[in-house]
Amino acid sequence: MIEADDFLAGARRQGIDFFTGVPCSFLTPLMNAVISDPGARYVGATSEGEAVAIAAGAWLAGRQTVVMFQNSGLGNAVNPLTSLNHPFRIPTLVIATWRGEPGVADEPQHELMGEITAPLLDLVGTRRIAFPVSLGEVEVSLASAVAHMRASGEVVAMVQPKGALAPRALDETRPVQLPRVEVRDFGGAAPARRMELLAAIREIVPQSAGMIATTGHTGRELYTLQDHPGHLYCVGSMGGASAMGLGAALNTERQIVVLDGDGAALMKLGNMATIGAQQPSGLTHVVLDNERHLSTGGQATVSPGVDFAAIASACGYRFAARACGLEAGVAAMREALGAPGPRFLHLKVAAEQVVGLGRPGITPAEVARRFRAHLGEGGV
Ligand SMILES: Cc1ncc(C[n+]2csc(CCOP(=O)(O)OP(=O)(O)O)c2C)c(N)n1
Repeated sequence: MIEADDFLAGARRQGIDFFTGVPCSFLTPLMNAVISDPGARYVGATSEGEAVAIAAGAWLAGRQTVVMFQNSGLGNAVNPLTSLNHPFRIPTLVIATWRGEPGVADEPQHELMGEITAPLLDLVGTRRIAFPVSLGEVEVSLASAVAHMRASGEVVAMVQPKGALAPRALDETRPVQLPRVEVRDFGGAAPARRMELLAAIREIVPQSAGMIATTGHTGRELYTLQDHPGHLYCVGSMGGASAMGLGAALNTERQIVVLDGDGAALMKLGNMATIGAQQPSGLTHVVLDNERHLSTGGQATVSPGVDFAAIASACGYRFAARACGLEAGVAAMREALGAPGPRFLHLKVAAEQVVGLGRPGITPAEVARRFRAHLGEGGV
């Protein structure tokens, strides 16, 4: 058994400076230690997949990260681990608890995941390192985890068994709830063509900013318009762009603009609650709503019935607006960028396929490193 504060101190000595996750009773001591430490940044996520994407964003802004969760939530994390961390070679240290460890009495819902936790972590490409069980092992395990992450860009995973950590009390300050902002309606006429709106947004957003474009055709349209070191084109992790934007915005002085889709935003709606709670002042979250999963053939989403800007306001964003059409969208974007964040824009766009779209000619791993260097010039 080790003390959570010793593990945390060891992690900090190795340069790990950003923590996110979803609780598990086995993790309580470590989570309590991280949350209680004013020098360690902890972001509580609404799902394990969101936590993985937040950590990826924090890494893009120069941090070394830990994502911790119950192994039950490993399923929720598989998508970003395989389609975000792997292609972009974005490392993190995953600490997954071992509920349902074979031979240890536990609840029925943990039985199967307990059996497959280690093989599943191996299957999704993580490098497994044993969770330290004595003080002497803490430094060695963490040093080898960080060395491997730095050298390979791979995710390192530790499976934390029952009773590995001594109990630790929680000293938590509850977040302040800010008054809700009124949703601004910029009106407008026919929905804009997305690529024209993207071009206009690109002109307004400072070149120093980071722009994260959601998976599917949005990223390809942005790339076709212009390639830029401050662009990150998501190739997977559907729904993860806003969580990546949050992780980045919390760790850079630069403006971060997330170009989201309606389908993607709906897939991970919990991200908006975390953004509202964390109040990243430099984040602008734009949902380009074509009411379709356009990239996969134009199947309808349920977005016509969803008031995204009202949700953003209800989650605590400091600016929330909706607009339809190019002119109204541009006016809303200009206004948003001048307001304190987090800011949210719901922009209706036409469901129109662009013919002859390019695909990024550089690898995701190169895109990620270029983006990290770009933000690094303005990091905190
Ligand atoms: C987890 C996951 N599920 C499904 C897909 C397949 N997929 C790729 S893009 C896309 C549609 C995204 O819809 P939206 O965010 O509205 O953007 P649009 O396609 O309209 O540009 C889907 C379903 C995926 N990449 N990942």
